[in-house]
Amino acid sequence: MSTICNIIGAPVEDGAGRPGCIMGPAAYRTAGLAQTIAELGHTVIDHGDVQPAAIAPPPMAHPNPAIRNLPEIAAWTTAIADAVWRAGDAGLTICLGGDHSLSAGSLAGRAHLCAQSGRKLFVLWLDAHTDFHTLDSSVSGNLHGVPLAYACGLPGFSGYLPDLQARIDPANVCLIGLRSVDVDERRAIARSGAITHDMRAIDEYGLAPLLRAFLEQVAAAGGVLHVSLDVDFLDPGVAPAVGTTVPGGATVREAHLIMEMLCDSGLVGSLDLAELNPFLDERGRTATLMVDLVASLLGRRVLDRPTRGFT
Ligand code: EXY
Ligand code: MN
Ligand code: MN
Ligand code: MN
Repeated sequence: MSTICNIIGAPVEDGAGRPGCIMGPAAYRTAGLAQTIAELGHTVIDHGDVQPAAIAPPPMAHPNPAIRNLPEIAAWTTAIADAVWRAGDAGLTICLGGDHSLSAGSLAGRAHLCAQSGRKLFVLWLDAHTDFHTLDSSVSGNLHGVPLAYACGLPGFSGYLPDLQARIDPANVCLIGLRSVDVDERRAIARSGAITHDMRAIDEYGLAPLLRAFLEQVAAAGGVLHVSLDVDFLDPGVAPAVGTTVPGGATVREAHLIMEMLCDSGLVGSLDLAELNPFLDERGRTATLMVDLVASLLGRRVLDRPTRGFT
């Protein structure tokens, strides 16, 4: 079934520890994202790249001296949230990163849409990290480490990042691929009630049952799903173009299985492609892999009637 795909570029890199994510949206376009989607029969609307509003003076300092680029990320969050909200909730909205701080904006925009439509928003966070620091707990001060905590309404963001129209219930959040979690994040995510699956869970049970249980929860609630895919969810051997690599990540097939199951579920309304740093890529292979994963989410298959179980 064909759908509308709204593409929004979010070339933010102020949240990362090293430059390069600014080139992410251009790399996806160079890797043929729009053509790939159109070849699957979908309608592509490329909204171009978000430009943050001027930073409101005076930029406020934060008591945590490590925090970096807070006024810039506040401006990006406002601009991305507005662009995602304006794209509406028809079809699939794809935000091209840019570092993972973009998700503070995309989640805020989607939460605003869901507050208006009355649908419950669920989040699938595919990442080596929980990105569940607050402004007080972050040690690195890199704000790509806080977006999920912000969107779930953890304390300490008000007055620094835009106030959320609606917060996300952590019980409606499922994180998969975890293998690098800081002490304060570990405590906060355990307290939050979010569903967490580290790589050990994938090794022991496989991805399918872990994801299937969450998709059943989303479907039972009549919810809509936001998927946030961090390049470092994948193993660095297959996806080197990311500044926060952690060994022991997901395989190409595990990532495609997730996208194929998400496609079959019909529950996905929005997708972040976060943390691509083309400066670290090898002849575009990471950008190309991410585009191929989007194709799996949008229905690319090798057989007309894929095998279902054992007959
Ligand atoms: N937890 C670490 C920090 O706060 O710096 C690492 C965060 C990496 C975040 C990237 C987006 O995944
Ligand atoms: Mn992340
Ligand atoms: Mn990560
Ligand atoms: Mn990362």
